[in-house]
Amino acid sequence: HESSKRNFRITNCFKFAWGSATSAYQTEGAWNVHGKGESIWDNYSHRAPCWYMRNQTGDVACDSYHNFDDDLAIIKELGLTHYRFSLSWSRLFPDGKLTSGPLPDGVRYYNDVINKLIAANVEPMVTLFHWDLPQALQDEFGGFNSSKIILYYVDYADFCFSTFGDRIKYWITFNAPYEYCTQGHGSGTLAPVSNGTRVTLQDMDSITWISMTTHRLDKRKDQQNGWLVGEKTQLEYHLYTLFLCLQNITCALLNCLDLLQCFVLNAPLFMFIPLSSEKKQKQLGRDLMIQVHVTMIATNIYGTCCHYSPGEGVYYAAHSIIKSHAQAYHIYNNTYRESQKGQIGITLNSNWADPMTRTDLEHVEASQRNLAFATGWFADPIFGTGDYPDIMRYNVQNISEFFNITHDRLPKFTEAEKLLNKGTSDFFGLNHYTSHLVVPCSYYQNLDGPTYDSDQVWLISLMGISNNLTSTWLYQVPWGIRKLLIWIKRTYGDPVIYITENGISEHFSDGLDDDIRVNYYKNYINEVLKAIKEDDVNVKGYTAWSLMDNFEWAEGYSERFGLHWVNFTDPERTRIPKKSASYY
Ligand code: PNW
Repeated sequence: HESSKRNFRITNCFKFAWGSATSAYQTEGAWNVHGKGESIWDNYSHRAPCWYMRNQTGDVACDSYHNFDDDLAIIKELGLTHYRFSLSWSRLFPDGKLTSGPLPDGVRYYNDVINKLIAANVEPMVTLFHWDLPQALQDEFGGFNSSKIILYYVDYADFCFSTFGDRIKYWITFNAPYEYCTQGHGSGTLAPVSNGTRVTLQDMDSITWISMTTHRLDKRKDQQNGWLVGEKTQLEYHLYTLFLCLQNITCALLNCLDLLQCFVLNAPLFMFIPLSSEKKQKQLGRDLMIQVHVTMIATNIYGTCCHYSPGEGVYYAAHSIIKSHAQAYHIYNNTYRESQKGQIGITLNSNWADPMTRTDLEHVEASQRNLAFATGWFADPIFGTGDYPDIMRYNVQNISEFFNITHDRLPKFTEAEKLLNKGTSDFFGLNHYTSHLVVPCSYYQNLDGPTYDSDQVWLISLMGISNNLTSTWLYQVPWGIRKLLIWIKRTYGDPVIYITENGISEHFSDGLDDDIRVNYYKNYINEVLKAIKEDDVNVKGYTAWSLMDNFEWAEGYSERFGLHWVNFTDPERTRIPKKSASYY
């Protein structure tokens, strides 16, 4: 036994992929150089820059477009075997269509990146779509809202296979479509939602307020947003304004079921109490957490967003993504695989979900619904039956009936399409960050119409080790990754798994002693090791998010996920290793 364990270690430590990841919009900068077209993120950040704290955009970001050699240096220094990055579609085709390109400088840039990685003995893992859709395709027909996108995506993918594929062994068609659909086409915390909305800084201030967790208010006093705390009257005023507007909140909170229910029924009231009185805050306990989908409130208040369609748009976008993925897979499979000998797959973001109460069957079912809606939504069509999970069909149908909606909000695949979907991924790319507890809750009955969240008839609650300095949604639950890996193995027939993202942020940190991150990696990677050794899960690689601090979407530069610290006020964007870099 001992010797087989040793053999296991010896053979696997050489084969295992140790990587790190970034994405184009978050790192490249050079948003408009050499003919690059506008992406939905360029558009979104320019149109409503106040969306982000302190007017931040990804215009320059880490400036990797001009500094890839610096990236390469830290990649080598880490000793990575794999590097995951994404291609910017509008850097190759400014308006997303083949007729607008390819832009020679875009092709040159990515050739340069790929060739330098290979020369350094680092395997490139290339994501075709990491959320930065060419704006022109959004404007013309609503991007992934429309099935017209499939044709253009497939053309783009085909071009990438034929141009770069001779050197690429790992293709990822889409990154985390769950986030793209639920936030970009649903809650509105990511592009492209809120097209047409212009939110003023003052509006955003009040919205930022409400996203603070109760105990974070104190912590932030000393930080850059000193104004956030202290001015209590202003806080109450803002809360009162929101109090009148809050209707459709989706929220996550609490370790206390009664309060949870109370929140659902009386959301504004409940928000108001703990946030407005420090004394009451303490009474309710310091673990009390409130997290609101900030932009959802914004869209409710300002309501001018033309793509805001939480109970439908999310499903349509997902449908186009799955079909685009499947077609790109078949093109690779039929035309390129034999000569290029690469693999192609998809990356899904998945949180682990446990029932709030293990002995309560309804809680158990709610947690299973959560896994089905979040992960099964994409994984069942691609790794399972070829179709959406039954429970999604059932719930969406039932709740549609409740609202007298007669059309299919969750689109249907034809039998032929199911066959085309099925088995279209050589590996399961997994982004995983956190886990949560789930309770059943039918709050859709209080809404004006169905939403993706209320369709699930559950609410989530945060759990695990939280830290005031990390992203509000990111709780450290190391054992969650092991449970999730086992669940994927059992549910989808033991696929090869690459963990394509895992990591943790720090708020406003300029520290290099990132012990939080060192601990996170240590604990999570150990759980992955247990999944491999004890549970025989077929994990072939691990990719840390992220190589360096970068533009964290709606959070701008306020949340840093990097193994390397980047100085965003320095024109050189110098990268400095944190403690976690040497640990990793
Ligand atoms: C991923 N969640 O998004 C993305 O792929 C990255 O681009 C991003 O920088 C990174 O994770 C960190 O946020 C996620 O709420 C966004 O569970 C939200 C969640 C997970 C992943």
